[in-house]
Amino acid sequence: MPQFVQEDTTGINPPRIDIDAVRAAFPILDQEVKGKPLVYLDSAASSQKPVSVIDAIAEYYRRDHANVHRGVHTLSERATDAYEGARERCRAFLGAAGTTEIVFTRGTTESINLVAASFGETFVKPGDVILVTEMEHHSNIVPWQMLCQRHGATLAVAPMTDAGEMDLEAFDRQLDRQPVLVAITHVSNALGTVNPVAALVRRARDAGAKVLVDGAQAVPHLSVDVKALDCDFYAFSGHKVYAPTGIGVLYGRESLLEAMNPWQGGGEMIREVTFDHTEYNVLPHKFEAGTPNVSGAVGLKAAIDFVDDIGLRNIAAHESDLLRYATAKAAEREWFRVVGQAAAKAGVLSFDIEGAHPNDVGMMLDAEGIAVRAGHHCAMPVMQHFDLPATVRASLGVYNTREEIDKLFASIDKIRDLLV
Ligand code: 7TS
Repeated sequence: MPQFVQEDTTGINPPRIDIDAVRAAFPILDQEVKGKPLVYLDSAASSQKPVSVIDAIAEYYRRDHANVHRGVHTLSERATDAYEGARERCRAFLGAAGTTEIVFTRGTTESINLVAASFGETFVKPGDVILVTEMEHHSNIVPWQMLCQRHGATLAVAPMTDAGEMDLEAFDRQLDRQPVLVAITHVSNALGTVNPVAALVRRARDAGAKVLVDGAQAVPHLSVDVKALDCDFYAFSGHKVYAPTGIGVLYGRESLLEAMNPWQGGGEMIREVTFDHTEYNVLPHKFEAGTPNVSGAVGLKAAIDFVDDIGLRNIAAHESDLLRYATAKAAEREWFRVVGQAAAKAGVLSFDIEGAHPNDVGMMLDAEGIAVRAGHHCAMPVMQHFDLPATVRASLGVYNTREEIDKLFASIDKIRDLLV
């Protein structure tokens, strides 16, 4: 059994993660901020990195670095093997059929922009409808808006309920408009809602739409199988799942990627170039113009290994326990409003404190060594739904503890006394 998990010797209880071992793997956590031990509750913005990821990147640069797919020399071969090995790791992680379906990008934002540009250019005509939901991050709204402007298409929005869940009947009514593409988040970054994505994909595909799933907030907390979900595209960012910044993945159904024009031109994405004509490279290289982020891919592979060592099921159980614990503490305070009351949630406690501005709360928590995010979380339509300018958001990673939740609430009680 891996070092991060403790089996129950009686065999009655599920395995538990060894939180001390997990925390010891994250050097950044062992520091004081403003004279207090750091409590990091901002993993939805970006997670911290285990030493195995940091070491894998350093080792790659110490030993193996060269450009990929080009050189005949040994280092280039090693770098190419490392890069393509990472692609295979991502394929297995998402349950994709082949590595032809795994395109490396800078992250979720770039993955979605790639689809908006390439799928958009190839398939979206004037008068077409693209459907998003009310709970999307700006990066799953704005690229579609820009595409609609370019192509004379219409952006439609499927609303959510006041609990922060998808309104399925309203979703079906929007599908009656026969959108060419439906873009939905798997997990909401502002509310924590886990959407019933398989069911939404089925409905959308039955209505004739292609479906993109934004998995940025899902991949760190849930195991994902793109074949089971049956989506056409799935996007995620490495940096939210313990990997470095600047690397992410777009899964795309092979037949669709084949049919789509490339979005950026340059090296890597071609097979032959003359001044009259360019023949494009095979998948997935057709969508990866220029020298890629090889060290990022190496780090992503190490991060997926780390997550698999612990097991997403064990990570989810640990984080659900923390979220339940925090939600119960919130319920004891009548001035504490949890924003987002979905039945299924992952990783996020978004809240508003009566009489206190979220930004003030965030800054005062920082003075206690507690890192949270305060703001609109790049999901302004979610804030508009709840008629709030902002919320405070505490978000969880595998390294968080109940003691940290206790510290969060002790500090919030203090801040409330000072401000109100
Ligand atoms: N989609 C969702 C659901 C997200 O939460 C984010 C980032 C993105 C897309 C964009 O990801 P990127 O890696 O390309 O930037 N969300 C957040 C957040 O909640 N706080 O900071 C970034």
